[in-house]
Amino acid sequence: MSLRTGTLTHPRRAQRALYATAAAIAAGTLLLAGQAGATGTGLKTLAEAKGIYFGTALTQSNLSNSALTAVASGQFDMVTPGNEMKWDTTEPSNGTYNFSPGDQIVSYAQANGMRVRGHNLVWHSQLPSWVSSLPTTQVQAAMESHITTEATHYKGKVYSWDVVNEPFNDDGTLRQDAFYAAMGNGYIADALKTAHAADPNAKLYLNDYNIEGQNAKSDAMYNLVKSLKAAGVPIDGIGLESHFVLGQVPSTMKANMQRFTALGVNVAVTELDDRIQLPASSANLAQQATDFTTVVDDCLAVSGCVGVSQWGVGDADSWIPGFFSGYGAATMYDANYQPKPAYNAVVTALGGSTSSPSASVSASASASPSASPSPSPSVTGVASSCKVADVVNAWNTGLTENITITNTGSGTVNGWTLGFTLSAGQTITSAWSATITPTSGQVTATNLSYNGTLTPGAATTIGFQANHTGDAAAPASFTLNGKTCSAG
Ligand code: 9MR
Repeated sequence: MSLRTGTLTHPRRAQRALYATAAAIAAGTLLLAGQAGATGTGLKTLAEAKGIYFGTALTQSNLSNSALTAVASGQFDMVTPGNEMKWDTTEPSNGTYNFSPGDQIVSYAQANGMRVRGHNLVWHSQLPSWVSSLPTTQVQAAMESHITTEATHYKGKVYSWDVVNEPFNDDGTLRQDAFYAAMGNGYIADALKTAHAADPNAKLYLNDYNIEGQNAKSDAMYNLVKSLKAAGVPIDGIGLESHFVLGQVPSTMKANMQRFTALGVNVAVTELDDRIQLPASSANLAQQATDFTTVVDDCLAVSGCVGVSQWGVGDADSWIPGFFSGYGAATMYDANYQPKPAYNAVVTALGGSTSSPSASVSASASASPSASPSPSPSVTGVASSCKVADVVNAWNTGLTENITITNTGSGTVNGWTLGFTLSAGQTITSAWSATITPTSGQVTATNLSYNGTLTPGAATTIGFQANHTGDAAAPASFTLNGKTCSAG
């Protein structure tokens, strides 16, 4: 493929030839990355060889999850803080700033050679009430102070800023938030100019959802960019969030990206996920792989598309189950940080090789009905003991629970069942990385074919989604092959 030239050529694109050898090497190392799900040079190397980045979102709590960070640092070269740079965290009361959570994400990124997309400076959501309670005459000053202070704090440390997040309604009108109420549509230009003054080298973005294809909302964003460029307002890019529903990546996405870049701005896929109605079937996962391929292909086909970021590392970290009841499995990694078909599809789309042995494929098939339990649990070796850690994420009527089982004994566990009792009113609607029966009361989780063997010290994570009627408590105790496990 030839080098992309043109006014919007990203500096990395000019290095494509230099990266060609690295890509060939990456194709080999990715085989290992796919099998381990956590190591290797990963998507980032293949992406860089194509002149783009491949990113993820990380929250502060993600940083203490070693399985997660192994994937994050191995696969991705761009980090977007999930929540830590938003106004409610950084300036919870007027003039009082807290950059500690965001600083931790930046430190992690720097330590792992990753760049940072700053997210975000002005947004109607996660906005502390003191801002929306201000007299309209004071909002502009508050907004400018906030932007100046935050962008100055992170000056030189962020690649880009989502300066204004989600400014439009779906019909293309501007959202009637506190900023619009105080300043009309002029608040957007004012925010961009203020950010540019604070950090002239940061790429300045407007970021929104449902603007991936051509529609009334993306038309409105297009017209806004056109008028900002005509007025000489500093703007470098448009973020297409890309929170997709399975099978619904817009067919006009590439053309839409192209019309934005023709205006003289870059585009980026900033928050990619692809939600599936649970339980996810093998066919669903195959469609998801197609959807991820479409998005990556579209970005690669548009010279001003600088990168793709997934929103979260794996399915366990995704916002989707908590916001869209009954949906999940929206990322390239399952709850056990094993790559799903979408991961292999992205590797292929980026020019890598996925001629991996079936172990990698079966590891990704936690939702597949063909993944069968091992028949007869046994322990070879001396003693058997276990510990179990579980994390519950609950919302008003539902919950997801991830359970990590560690073999703390000196013998290898060959096939296992995990027994536990669900709290009253909890009913399992889907499970991953194990078969769980029945759906309420005293239940038994049985390993799938790929995670039945636990050598001493080895761990595996399984999980489930459940409805609840008010009691979202986690099980109090677990038994592995009938033996009580300690907590931890
Ligand atoms: O991932 C974020 C989640 O943890 C928060 O609860 C949520 C609250 O609004 O925001 C999520 O991130 C959003 C992002 O900042 C902007 N686009 C939509 C994302 C998903 O809601």
